[in-house]
Amino acid sequence: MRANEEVARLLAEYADLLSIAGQDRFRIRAYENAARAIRGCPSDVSGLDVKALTAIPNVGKAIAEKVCEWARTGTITKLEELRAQVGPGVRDLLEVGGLGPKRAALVHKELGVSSVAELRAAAEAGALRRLTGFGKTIEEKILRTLDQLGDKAGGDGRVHIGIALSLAGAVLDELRQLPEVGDIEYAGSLRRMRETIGDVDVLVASTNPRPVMNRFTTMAMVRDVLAHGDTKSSITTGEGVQVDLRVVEPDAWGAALIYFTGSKAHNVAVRERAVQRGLKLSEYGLFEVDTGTRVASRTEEEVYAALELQWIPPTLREDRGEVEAASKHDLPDVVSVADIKGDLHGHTNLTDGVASLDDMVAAAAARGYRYYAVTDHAPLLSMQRMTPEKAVSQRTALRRVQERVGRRITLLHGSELNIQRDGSVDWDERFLSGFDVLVASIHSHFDLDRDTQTARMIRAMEHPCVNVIGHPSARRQGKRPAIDFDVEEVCRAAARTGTALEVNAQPERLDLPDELVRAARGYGARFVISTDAHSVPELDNMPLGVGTAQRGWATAADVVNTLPLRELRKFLKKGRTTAASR
Ligand code: DGT
Ligand code: CA
Ligand code: CA
Ligand code: ZN
Repeated sequence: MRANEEVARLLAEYADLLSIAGQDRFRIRAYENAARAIRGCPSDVSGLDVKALTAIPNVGKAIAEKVCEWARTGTITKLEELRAQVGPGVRDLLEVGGLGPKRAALVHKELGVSSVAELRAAAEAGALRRLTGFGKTIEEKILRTLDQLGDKAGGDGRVHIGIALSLAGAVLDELRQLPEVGDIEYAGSLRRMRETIGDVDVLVASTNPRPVMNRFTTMAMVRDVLAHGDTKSSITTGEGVQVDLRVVEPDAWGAALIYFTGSKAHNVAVRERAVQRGLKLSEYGLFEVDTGTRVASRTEEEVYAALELQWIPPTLREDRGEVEAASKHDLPDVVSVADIKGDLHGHTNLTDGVASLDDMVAAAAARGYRYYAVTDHAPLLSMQRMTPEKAVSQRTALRRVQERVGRRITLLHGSELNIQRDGSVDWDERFLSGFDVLVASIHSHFDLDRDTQTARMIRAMEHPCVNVIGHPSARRQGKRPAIDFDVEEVCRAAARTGTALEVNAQPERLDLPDELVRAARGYGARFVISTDAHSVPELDNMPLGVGTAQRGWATAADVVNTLPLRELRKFLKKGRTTAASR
């Protein structure tokens, strides 16, 4: 829901700005929690009054009033004031791992640093180490993070796919209402499901572009109109994302969709193939060079077929060998959302989720899943305050919910364990054997050297009860680089021990990333695609994980949560000594 997403984003920004302004951490926490609750709230908050808003857990009166003000006026006065006080660019500093809000506030106040570029300059000049609470080690760590993140740190203008996708959905919904609009699709990197998106490209087939352009440039979400032409317009939205619209002749739809989906490298490879056949490919169609006759253009399938190619799924169009494979009818039959039979990683409000067990289960069942796992955090992530008693009582509650929902969906009880520095995990083997499924994730010690990190991950996989390594590279897009590990060693160990590698569908994670999926597949590893949902709406992120797996050329056979329940159970049993209680 766009309203909820927008409000959540503003409240999270408010929390960030409070922390830079040095406010007390309870207040900051309150805004962070409210942001998460509103993002996860199933009804549209722009239609709620103060009373209904305060009924949402973690939303108090002051916050509810800010939400109402936003719904009424489109702004939050207090937030505007804070923005003016703190200044733009400073907030980007919070994205830099190792800095944190306290230190960000300090470098801003003491050194006048107000952008990531200025932070880098200050660190390179050795100015950070002189500040209280910094020192040489921290300065070096910050520099290392900046180097590893490269131009991803601090607003290079790209946004993660989650933001672009919800925006594109809203644009499509609006333009679809026009009778002049025929076919409509988003193209570009978004259709290819890249993890970050430079701009959103929307393609429309129409014989009458003018009304389409007029509506596009006057949508409520438009901040600036960058161009307003006959067949081509560009706008930016409140989020600062650029959207390009192209209107094409319905007859040229397929050729145009190929062209604007890209990637550029894929287009070049396909065009070369056309040239070899005495043909010319453009956004208007595939033509014979000699006669100028158009041989194909209406659909993508026709154009690819006229070049003796299988239709190539957009997620494969990166010039990574897909054109050659398509010419031999040897493309992988990539996993699709319809293949997914259940979600094996998700949280409830017993730990850091915002929805109850009942709500998460009902939402999973409504998706038609055959199975669903609840995997709240384990005790070693101490802020989550998990205990064995809580886990066992959740299991009992889960069995009760199971009785109520009947057999259409099978509920699995799990946990997300923490891989310690030495590769051990929470709880003893006896207790762990009582779970149906266990995800083990790295939540600490991200900086270990390659050998130590590799050994740590392999030890976790050798545990007889660990079924899945959660978000294996532990990267957060734009915030934290991937940990360093030997991909081949880890993937071979995954295959050998019967442990799946997760493709986490959270848009800031998308972890394993696509290239690593491709590599892992080559080493025989299998995958689980999971949303890691902390709220009901986050269950909708599954297609992002599936898209990432597709970009890694994964098929349904590579993905464990496409298996029927019986087969899944066999996989999950692994080396458990006692059968999990049912
Ligand atoms: P982005 O926006 O940076 O995330 O990446 P794309 O791939 O969406 O790139 P964009 O928006 O510049 O262009 C959309 C598509 O249009 C691109 O994937 C391929 C096509 N395209 C744009 N410019 C060219 C070009 O100069 N040559 C070719 N062959 N294709 C182009
Ligand atoms: Ca684009
Ligand atoms: Ca573009
Ligand atoms: Zn999780």
